[in-house]
Formats: sequence, C-alpha cells, structure tokens
Amino acid sequence: MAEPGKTPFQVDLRRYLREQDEDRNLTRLICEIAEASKYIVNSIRTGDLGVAGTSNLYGEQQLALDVLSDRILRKRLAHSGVVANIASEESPEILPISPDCEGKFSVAYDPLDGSSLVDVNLAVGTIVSIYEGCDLLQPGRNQVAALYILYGPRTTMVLSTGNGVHEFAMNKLMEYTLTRENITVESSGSIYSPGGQRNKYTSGVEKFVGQLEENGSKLRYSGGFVPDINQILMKGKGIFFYPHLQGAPDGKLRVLFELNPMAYLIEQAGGAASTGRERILDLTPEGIEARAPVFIGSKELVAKAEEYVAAHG
Ligand code: AFP
Repeated sequence: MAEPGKTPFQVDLRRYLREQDEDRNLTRLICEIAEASKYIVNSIRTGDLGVAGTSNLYGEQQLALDVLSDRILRKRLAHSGVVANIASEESPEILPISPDCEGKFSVAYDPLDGSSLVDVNLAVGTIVSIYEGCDLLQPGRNQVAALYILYGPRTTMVLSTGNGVHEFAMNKLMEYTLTRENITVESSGSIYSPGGQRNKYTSGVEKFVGQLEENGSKLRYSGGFVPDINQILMKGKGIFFYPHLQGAPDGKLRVLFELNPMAYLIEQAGGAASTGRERILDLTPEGIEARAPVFIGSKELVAKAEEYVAAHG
C-alpha cells in the first residue's frame, strides 16, 4: 500500500480492485462505469451544448449532454450482465434490467451533475451509488460502493467499496490509475461551500454561517456538487451545505442520486453527513425523487451545524 497522499507507481483500476479481492461482479460493474466515462468525457469536450427539448424527473430542462451521458451509462450498465435495476436522475422511473437479483447490483446515478455549468466551462461530474440485489429505495448505509467521476482540468474517479476512499486519474491512454489511497477528512477545517439563497436561510443556518465567517473560514462554492465535494476530500477538510430553506424544507439535492453516494464517500473518509437533524445514510427514501437538506464534510463542522439547527431551526 502507498502512503496516504503519495502517488504510488501506476496501478490501474481493474488491477487495484482485483488486488483488494473485490467481488468479481462489482469489479466488472465499476470498470463498465469507467469505460462509459471515457465517452462522457469526449461528449463534454466536443458535444452539443444546447438543450434537448425534454425535461427530467424534476421537470428541469434537459441538455443534449444530459441525455447523451444518460444513454451512454445506461447502455453500458444494461449490457454488463451484473445489474438488476437502474435509477437515473434523468428518467422518471426505475428501469428493471434483470429479474434475477442474485449476485447482481442495483445502481442509482446522476450521469452529468451540474450540467448547467458546462456552457461556462466549469467542472461537472457523474455520481454513482451501488446496492447489492434489487432494492434501490433503502437507506444509503446499505450501499456496497459509491463513486464519482470529476470532469475538471483532469478527469478523476473517487471510489469507495467500503474500505476507505481512493482516487484514480485518467491518464493519456484514458485508463484510470491510482493517484491517492485512503483519503481522509480532518475533524475540522476552514473552507465552507454554502448552497441555496442566503435570504431564504432559517435562523439556525444563518447563525451557523455567521460563526463560520467570524472564524475566518473561506467561502469556496462552484455550483457543482462533485467539484465541491472533491475539494473537501482532496483538501481533507471543510463543509458543504445545501440546507432546508424557507419555502423549500427539503433543500434541493437528491437523496438517491447525490446525497447517499457522497455521504458514503465522506463517511468512509472519516467525515459526516447530516440533514441537520439526522444522518443522511439513515434516511429511507420514499421515492427516487426524494430530496433532503445536507451538511456534509468535517465531523466537528457538521456537528456544529446540527447544534445550530437544533437550537434555532
Ligand atoms: P444542475 O445539475 O441543475 O446544474 O444542478 C447542480 C446541483 O444539483 C449540484 O451539483 C449543486 O451543488 C447544486 O445543484 C447547485 O445549486 P444552486 O445552483 O442552487 O447553487
């Protein structure tokens, strides 16, 4: 094993998973996602930036790139032979792939999170959550793996299969090789990424932000969940929140497609993820469209946010 934070010699993703003795079907699934991402990178670099003329599960206008990325990923997963059910942020219903769930996985994904940032050339990402068997509507603590792929100046995959969090970077041959092993998040830190309009914050959240400002924390918010979470993991500290708002008690972010996989990764790195009142990974989503407020990152910062929410709402 390489020292945390140090670049080991080039170990590719498949080999790494084999060496970790991961389940063969899970290894296959993760490698299929890695393959799909090569085509998504290419679409982002050269594809049509216009609208598709359709809307997603949340009634939001879909971009041609959203639709294309969804198709690329869906096709790969459907033909992998190891997938039972699929839920995509871009489709209204769970898509059954195989009635036989034995040894198979169900996958929830957001093919291109933050896609409204592509036209201004900011970083975007793919987020994936993986469960054993058929059930997608179960608490996120039951995930067996989660990952995201960040399409930034470099393309990286950040992955956990329940044994820590590891980063792989796409090299010039478009293969993912291990760049950081056992990434950890410190218990506190001075970076904060605040989502949602501030004039809609509740008194608890407003007071929490006031305290962060007083402590001299730096505001770093990109508008993309993947780069913002990646910042916390790679800097090893900080907090992201998209809280409950006046008029939007569930905030904006989606439990299945965004919160569960990121909460799994952050917890695996030693951080925490909460709605402000309970652990994200303990939520049982009622439907694939479920949303929840989120405070995620360094443990002490998340605990502090919970204190303010408990005391002031
Ligand atoms: P889009 O996919 O519509 O760009 O939304 C991105 C996102 O779901 C998430 O990636 C961001 O953290 C969050 O929304 C940003 O929301 P605001 O635009 O309200 O800040």
